[in-house]
Amino acid sequence: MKRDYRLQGASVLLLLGAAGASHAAPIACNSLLNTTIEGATITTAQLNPAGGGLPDHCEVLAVINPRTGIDGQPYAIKLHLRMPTAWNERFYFQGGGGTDGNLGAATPAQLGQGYAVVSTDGGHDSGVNHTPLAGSFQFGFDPQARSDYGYNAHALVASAAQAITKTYYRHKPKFSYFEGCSEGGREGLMFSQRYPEMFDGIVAGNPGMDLPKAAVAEAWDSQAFAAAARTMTPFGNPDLASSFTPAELNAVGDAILLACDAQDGLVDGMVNNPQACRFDPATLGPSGSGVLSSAQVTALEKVFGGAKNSKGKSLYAGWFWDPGVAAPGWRVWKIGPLLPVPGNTSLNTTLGGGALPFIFTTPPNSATGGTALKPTTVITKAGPNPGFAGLNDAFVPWVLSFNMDLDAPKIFAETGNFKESAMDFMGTSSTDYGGFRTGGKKMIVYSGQGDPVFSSKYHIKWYRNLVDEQGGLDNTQRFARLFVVPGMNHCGGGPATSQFDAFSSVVNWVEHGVAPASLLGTAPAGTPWPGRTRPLCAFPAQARYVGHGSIEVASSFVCVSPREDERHRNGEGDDD
Ligand SMILES: [Ca+2]
Repeated sequence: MKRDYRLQGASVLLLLGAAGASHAAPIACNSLLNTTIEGATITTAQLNPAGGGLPDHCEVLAVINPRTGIDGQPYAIKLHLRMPTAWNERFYFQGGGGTDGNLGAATPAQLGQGYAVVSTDGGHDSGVNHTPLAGSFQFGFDPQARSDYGYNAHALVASAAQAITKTYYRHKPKFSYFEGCSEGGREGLMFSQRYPEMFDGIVAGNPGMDLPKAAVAEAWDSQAFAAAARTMTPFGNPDLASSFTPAELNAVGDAILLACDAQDGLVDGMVNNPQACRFDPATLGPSGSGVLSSAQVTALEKVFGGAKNSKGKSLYAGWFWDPGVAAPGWRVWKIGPLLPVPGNTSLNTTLGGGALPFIFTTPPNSATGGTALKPTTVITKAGPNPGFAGLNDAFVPWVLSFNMDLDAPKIFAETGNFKESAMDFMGTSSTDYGGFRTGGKKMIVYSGQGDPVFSSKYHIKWYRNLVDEQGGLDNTQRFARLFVVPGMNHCGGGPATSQFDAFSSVVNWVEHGVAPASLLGTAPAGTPWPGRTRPLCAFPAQARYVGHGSIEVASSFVCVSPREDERHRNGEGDDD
C-alpha cells in the first residue's frame, strides 16, 4: 500500500504546532554525553521523565575551560542546561546573583513553559573556591576568574548552551532571552552592551550597574551607620544594627510619606514622584520632633547624600527618599541584622564587605598587600558557610577603615597580572547601543525606588545618558525601557506593587512588537494593601490618579511624565 509519508509528516507537524510543541524530534539526550560543543565538555546528559514539577527534559551539565588559577585554586566555568521534550523553540538564560559561584538548578517557571533553560556558576564555585582568608571571595585573587565573573563566563555559556540546544533539537532557537535581578540584572546589561547579538530580549532587574562603585557606597554607608551605633558587637566593633530600631526606621518612613506622598496627587502610602520629594531628616532630630538623635540624622544625611571623597566628588549616587526605608528588605542590606548570630550580619558588611577588598580592589587585599588590615580583624573566621562569608565581623574593621580618597580609586586600578580594573570587568553603564538597537533587540530594566544597594538615581542617570546618546526618548524607548518601582527594595519587598511580569512583556515586545508603556504591578501579602494594583510606568512617566474610582486598582491611574523642569529645579542629576 502506497503511503504519503510527506503529507503524514506535515499533518503531524500541524498537530504538534497546534499544541505549541517542537516540530522536530530531538536527538537522543545521552548521545550528547562526553561530546564537546563550542568548548563545553558535557559531563552529564540524561533524559528526566516529568516529575517534581518539572517537564520531561534532557538535563545537561558541562564544563568550559577547566584550569588552575594563579592563586593555585581549581577553576572551571560550569553550565546547567535543561531542554524540555515539548520545546517551544526558545532559549532562556537565568541570571546569577551576589558574587555568583552557585551553578543553580536551572528550574525557573520558563522550563515548564517549554523554554530550554541554562544557568551558570560564573566561572568559580563557592563550594570549592573558599578559603579561610577570603571565604567565597577567594576567586578575586585570580584575574581570569575575575573576568569570567564580570562577563566572560556568561558569554561562553550563552554561546555554548545555544549551540548545545541547536545540536539537541537539530535547529537553533527562534528567540533567545535573558532574565536576571541584582548581579543577574547586571549580567543582562553586560550582554546588551558587550554581546548585543546574543539575546533578542533582556530583562535586567535592579541591576548592579557599575557594581564596584556601589560596593564603595556600601562601605560609605556602613561607616555612616557605625557612627550612630549604640552598642558594640562581641568582636569589638560598632553594631550597625543598633543604629536604628525598626520603630525609628518606621518613623523615618512615615515622615517621608508625610512630606512627599501627596506630591504625586494622591495620599496612598506611595511616593510616585520622588524627584519632587524634599524630605529633611533633621525634622526628626533634636531640633524637630526629637524622634532621632543628631548622630542618626547625620547618618541619614550622609547615606542619602551619597558616597563622596574628601573633595566632595561623588563616588556613586545618592538615594531617593522612599518609604521602603522602613522595610526589612532595606534594613538587611544597610545595617542588619540579616542572621540571628553575634556580630554584624548586614549584607553591606558581609557580601559587600568581602567583594570590595578581594574582587573589586586591585591588587586584591590580603594580609600582606593592599590596604593594611587592622590588628583586630578576625578575617580568618570568615564564616563557616560557603557562599556566605564575613560572619563574626570578619570584614567589618576593613570596611570601617576603607578610605574614600586612597582606597576607592583602586576599583579603577590595574597592576601586574591584573590587567583589567574592577570597573573594566564589571562596568555596565555604557550608552553604546548601536548593535543592540539595529539588531532589533529589546530590553526592560527595572529598579526599586527603595532599593538599598543599587540606587534608582544611578539607573536613572544612566538612562538619561542613554537617551542623550541615542537621539532622544522616543528613539531610546524603541529598544530600552526603564521602570522605577516606588517603594520596592532589592528585587522585591518593601511597601510596593512589587509583583509584575517583566518577562512576558519583553517576549511580547520581541515577538509581537508591543512595547510596554507600563507593567502591571500587584502588592503582595505583607504590604499595607495586599492586592492593590498600579501601572508601573516606563520612565520618565509616573502613575497618576485620574481623580475618581478606587485607589486600589490600576485602572484608576494613568502614566504621565512630570514636567522636565522639575528635574532641573530639584537638582537631580548632580551625582557624577
Ligand atoms: Ca502618593
